Amino acid sequence: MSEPRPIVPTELNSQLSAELQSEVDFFLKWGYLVIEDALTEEQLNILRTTLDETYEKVDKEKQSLDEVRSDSHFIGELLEQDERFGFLIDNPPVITRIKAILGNCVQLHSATSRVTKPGATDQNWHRDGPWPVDPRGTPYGSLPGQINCGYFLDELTMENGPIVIVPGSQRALFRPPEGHPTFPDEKFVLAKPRQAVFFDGWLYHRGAANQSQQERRVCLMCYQNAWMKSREPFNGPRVTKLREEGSPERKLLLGSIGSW
Ligand SMILES: O=C(O)CCC(=O)C(=O)O
Repeated sequence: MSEPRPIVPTELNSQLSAELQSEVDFFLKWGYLVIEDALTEEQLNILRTTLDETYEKVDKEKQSLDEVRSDSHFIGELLEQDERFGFLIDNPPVITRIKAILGNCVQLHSATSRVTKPGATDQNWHRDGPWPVDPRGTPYGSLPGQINCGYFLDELTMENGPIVIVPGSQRALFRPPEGHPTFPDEKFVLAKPRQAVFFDGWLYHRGAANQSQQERRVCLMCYQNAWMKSREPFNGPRVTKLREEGSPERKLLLGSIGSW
């Protein structure tokens, strides 16, 4: 007989307020959503300082290993880097909406960050989700759900490189084109530092070139249905401690259920 699993929510879909329901409807139609007041001013400052310190540390390590440093620095397993990133796991304005869209049984797929240097060129169009999704789901009905949540720590402008999306493309049956050609209905999202931007794992998107003189920093917390496989192992010492000491919801988010 299988063990009882008290951390698995007994209710998959909570009752939503009319306001939350309209945000869910917007996301389902267009594949993105901008969340206001996702961070307080204090949390924003903490993230900026922590990310800067983390990059300095990682950069020194790369230098000492003689590794090539690119114009866009990516760090995976962000939660292992510094405990000050920990609050992002279940940040209330974000997790409330993630659960409203994906249901209550959710876990992290990855926690990463990217610092795009001045002079960095355009990213190519891509989807984060690795496999094709039919908008009608499978004959049985299930549709995998993955939502990336970007906390852009610097105001996005046309100079430093907005995130560019094609609203509604999350349900296109074909892959994005090579490179970064223009789409007639593409949208440049000029996110502000205390906002968060959700984008569907199957939405066509790309980071635009950074033509400014400053770095452009983002933390990306990616959530998905808890039955999907995560990209990151979430098994380092910091995350293990966070999981052991965390609430049932945190345990689930950090992959406490190794197999179903
Ligand atoms: O930085 C951005 O705006 C998008 C990041 C992204 O799509 C990626 O890192 O794959």
